[in-house]
Amino acid sequence: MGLLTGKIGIVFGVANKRSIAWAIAQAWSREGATLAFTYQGERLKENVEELAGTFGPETLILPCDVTRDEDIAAVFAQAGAKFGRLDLLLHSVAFAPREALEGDFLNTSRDAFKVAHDVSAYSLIALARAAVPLMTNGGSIVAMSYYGAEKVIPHYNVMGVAKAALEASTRYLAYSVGPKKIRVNCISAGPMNTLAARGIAGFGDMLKHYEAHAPLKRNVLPDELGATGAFLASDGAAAITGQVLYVDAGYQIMGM
Ligand code: 0WE
Repeated sequence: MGLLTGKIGIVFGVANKRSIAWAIAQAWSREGATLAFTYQGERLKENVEELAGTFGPETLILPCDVTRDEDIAAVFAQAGAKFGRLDLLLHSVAFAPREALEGDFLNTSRDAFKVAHDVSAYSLIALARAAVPLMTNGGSIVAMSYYGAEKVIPHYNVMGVAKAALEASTRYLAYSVGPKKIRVNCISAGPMNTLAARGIAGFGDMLKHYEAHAPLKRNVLPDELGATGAFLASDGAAAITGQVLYVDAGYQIMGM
């Protein structure tokens, strides 16, 4: 029997087949979970319908801009109507205006700071608040982070500050919802070749840097994020909450 048989999950952040959200969704499904998906904007609707449709024609697929409270309310109303309950939530959503990831951090605008934190960090709190009433048997919330939350990664800029807020929010949420047997954790992934990474100057060099310096001398594979996502969602992780798990080929332990 699968690790997640009988569990119901909702996945935020699939854009295409390379998305980290898709890798984790596939692992959740493989382990027996029933899933719902959301997509951000009409542009991504077809992609997500094509991918999520492989789980059967009645898979729930809903639009959700995580900066809109009415979208979030509608998503959880429909998930509640269809499933009556929720066990798992994946947050794999981030955005900062491109210019904020290119220039000098000193020039971060108020608006770029606001957008990055709203989309990438506050959304975890908003989604958790909407999910908690449906997590009547306890639950597992998993969010994606990156090492730029704790150390300076050139050009990651305001996203690093937003990921620091996401990780701190994970701890405060874990404390808030712990009494309801709901766990909240982050996976801090090594750099992955996703849509979010496309066009980032020097990204190829960054993958090479990890290969050279990480203890395992390689980069991380999508399936490995899936496996960690499945573990955190499973009852095997029942006493793990408020943590950041590094799935980065060991890179984070290095001092030099
Ligand atoms: O969290 C991320 C990227 C998230 C992201 C990506 C974009 C690109 C397109 C957020 N906002 C935007 N806005 C856009 O307009 N990563 C962990 C991947 C990433 O992004 C970097 C990295 C790494 C690693 C940006 C600069 C330096 C390193």
